[in-house]
Amino acid sequence: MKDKILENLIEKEVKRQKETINLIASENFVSKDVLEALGSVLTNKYSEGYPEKRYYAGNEIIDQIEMLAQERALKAFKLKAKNWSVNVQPYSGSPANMAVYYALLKPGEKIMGMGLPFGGHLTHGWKVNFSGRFYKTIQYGVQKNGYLDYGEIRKLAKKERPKIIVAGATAYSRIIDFKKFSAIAKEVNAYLMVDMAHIAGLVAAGVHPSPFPYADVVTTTTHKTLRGPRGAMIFSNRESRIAKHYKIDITSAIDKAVFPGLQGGPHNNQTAAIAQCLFEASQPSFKKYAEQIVKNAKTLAKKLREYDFQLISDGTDNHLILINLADLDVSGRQAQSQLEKAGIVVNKNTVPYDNRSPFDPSGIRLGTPVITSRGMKEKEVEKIAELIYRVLIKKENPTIINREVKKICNKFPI
Ligand code: DSN
Repeated sequence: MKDKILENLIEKEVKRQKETINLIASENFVSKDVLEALGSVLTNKYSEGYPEKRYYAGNEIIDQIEMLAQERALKAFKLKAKNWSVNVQPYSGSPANMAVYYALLKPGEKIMGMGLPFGGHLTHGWKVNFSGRFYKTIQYGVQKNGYLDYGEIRKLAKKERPKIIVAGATAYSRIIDFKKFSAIAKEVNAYLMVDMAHIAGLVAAGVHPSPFPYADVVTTTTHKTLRGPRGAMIFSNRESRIAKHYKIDITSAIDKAVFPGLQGGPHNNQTAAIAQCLFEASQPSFKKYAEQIVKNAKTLAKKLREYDFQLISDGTDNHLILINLADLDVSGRQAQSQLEKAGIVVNKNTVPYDNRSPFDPSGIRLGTPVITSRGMKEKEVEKIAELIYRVLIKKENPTIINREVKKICNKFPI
């Protein structure tokens, strides 16, 4: 029997997604096939363990699905099974990162990651997160110009000698130089862990340099630019020099950390949806999609600059843009709220060296993965920049702008 109340709420959310311009940099709209895999009977099954090593009977098909997801994951990132292994069971990005630390560190050992206020992630060692509570953490930032300073990161690493260096971000709009990170990690005998969650789709499509030639471990969520279900994967480098130094079988340590270390049964419907999204990400059309994400972000940046918005690092190389509103009479929270009234969905975000609090910071973060999934291109992006300008600078009535937003959305159905 259907719960009408719930059905109604889901319908309202469908309507909201259809009628708004979503610029949340970490979100995406999945394909119908991904949704179908997620909504399948695979959710009924318990499968603790790994393919051909399960604790319950009845896993013959689930084994094939999990191995298919693993095979597709390696293929999507052009990896060979003899060099890399992949665990597709983490429930999401935070548990994936937790599993890596659990596998490679003892409590109290040192992680060095990008600070949250500079665009890092909670799980990269921020003080209120488990990563900042159970481990010693050192945080690096960006320069005043918004770019990573590899010289400073190297100095800090040499002084602090972390056991893991995390490269990766949630609000960094420039290419990350994994080669430089790897050289630093080697110099101090640290593992290089790359959290490529935000840029995974761009990496798969070859529009952002790959971390795989340099990293010991790569984690990623599957629901951002990769356009899959909520979920995550951990890739481990069988050739990791540092793992050999510590005499660790990195693959087995990470598998054991995921299960039985931290999780119970994998979400098999999610694993199947990951296999589907990786199948999609290996198609030539996905490369075009990822290229368009970046073109759209660059166009948005260019137009916003023409409207005199100040952008962190003055632009973007990837899918996202950080606007610094510090010189305007609107805070990040107010901007988010005004834009939402107009039907443009963004998130407030701290900017590097922010003087305001994370609850009402000086910035907003914009991303182009969702609008690109809907088929929007440069022309629509230019219009979106104009609408943002009219809401935030010209202070036009957002409910009037909302009519224009709905018109654009109607042309790009989901
Ligand atoms: N919440 C994600 C983001 O918005 O970047 C990170 O986990």
